[in-house]
Amino acid sequence: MTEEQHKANHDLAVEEARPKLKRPPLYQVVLLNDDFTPMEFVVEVLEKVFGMDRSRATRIMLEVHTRGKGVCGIYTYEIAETKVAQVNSYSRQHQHPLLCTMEES
Ligand code: TYC
Repeated sequence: MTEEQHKANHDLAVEEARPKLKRPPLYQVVLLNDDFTPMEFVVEVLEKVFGMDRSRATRIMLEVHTRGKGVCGIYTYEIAETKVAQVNSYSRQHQHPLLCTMEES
C-alpha cells in the first residue's frame, strides 16, 4: 500500500462483517415397512437406536406398518447417517430385511 492509499483509508467507513451462523440442514430418518420383519423387532430397534419408550416405539412401528413409512427422528447429517447405519446393520445381523433411509427435511 502506498503512503497516499494508507492515508486515504482513514476516511473509509470500515464495517465489521456480521458473523454468518447458518443453521445446518436437517435430515429425517425414515423407516420403511416390509412384510417380514417382526413387529417386536422393529419396536426394539426404535427403543435402542432412537431412545424411544415402549409406547412411542409401538406407535411409530404401527404407523410405518399401516402407512408404509414413518419418521423416527430429525438430525444433522452425520447423526442421521449414523442412525441409518445402526438400524440397517443391526437388522442385517438378525437376518431381517428392515430398511432405514434419510431425506433432507
Ligand atoms: N409389516 C411388518 C409385519 O407385519 C411389521 C413392520 C413394521 C415391518 C414396521 C417393518 O418398518 C417396519 N410383521
